[in-house]
Amino acid sequence: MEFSATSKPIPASGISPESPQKYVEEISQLPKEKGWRGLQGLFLYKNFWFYPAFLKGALHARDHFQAQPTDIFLCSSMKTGTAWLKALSFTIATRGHRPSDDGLPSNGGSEIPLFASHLPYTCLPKSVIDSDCKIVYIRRDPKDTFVSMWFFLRKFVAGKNSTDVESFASIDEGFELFCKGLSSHGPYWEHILGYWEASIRRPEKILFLKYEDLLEDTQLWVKKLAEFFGCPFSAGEEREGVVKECSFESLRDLEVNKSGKHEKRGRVIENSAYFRKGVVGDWRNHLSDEMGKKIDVIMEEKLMGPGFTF
Ligand code: PAP
Repeated sequence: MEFSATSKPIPASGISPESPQKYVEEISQLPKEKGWRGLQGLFLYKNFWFYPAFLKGALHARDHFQAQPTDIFLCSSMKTGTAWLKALSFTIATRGHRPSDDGLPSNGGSEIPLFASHLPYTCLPKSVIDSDCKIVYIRRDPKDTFVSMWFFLRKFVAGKNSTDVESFASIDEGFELFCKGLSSHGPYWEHILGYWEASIRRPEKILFLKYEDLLEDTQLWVKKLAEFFGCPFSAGEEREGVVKECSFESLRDLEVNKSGKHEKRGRVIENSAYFRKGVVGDWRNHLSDEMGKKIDVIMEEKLMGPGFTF
């Protein structure tokens, strides 16, 4: 779990700095699978597969995170548009409150209770559900999600050393594992299903978004997000500015995203890795029609049964 702002936070990135031994032991008792070549093994917790570093954070949050009813959670599986949703949500929620160019708060500077998490619904800390927080969930076509994940993880494995790319799972290997549900926070379809079912039970608290819809009509969804957050745009207020500020090109071209780096689990990741193409249908450049069909059939089987439409 990552924390963007207030509440009673556990350390940034959700991973306890001391990585308590009890979590290491708890994880070591869980069913394990090999995972993608070049990466650590995956562990099965509450029917989802996790890399141990993510899981330590999840277990720590389970035991210590105290949500407040005013918190808003931005939830997603990996590579479905999280960074974009975070940027849009932050921009919507802070409009009129952000420091002006001279560095002074223009409107009091309120606290923004925004949080982001890749955790499946059933793995969220109990207090998030009990406190009836609002949740926004973003999902994306599984084929584009897989391709985005494969490129990102390949970069992650390579780190500074491009020769390490050779040791990473081929796209075919990764694809087969993804289709078996063996991916970070997978199975992807179960991730979607958990939030979708919850959104039917609690529609006023859970907003269910689609990356493709957001891309097609960002202004409309910016309006809906603002209403959902409880800070609707007034009649004369511009939404265009928010859309532009968070567009793929604007975020990609920020200096921090062009040249910035950060360290994750001992590997250096360039921030630019989070802004690859930002389009719909890139899977066609990397997967065969047959592979595309295979994922579609799996999604249909797993999701259409419960009445879900893509
Ligand atoms: P994460 O799981 O590491 O948080 P996440 O932000 O969820 O990644 O997803 C990254 C995808 O969102 C990338 O997709 P791609 O690999 O197919 O290109 C990234 O390019 C895309 N993305 C990031 N910002 C935007 C944006 N403003 N508009 C559209 N897509 C975006």
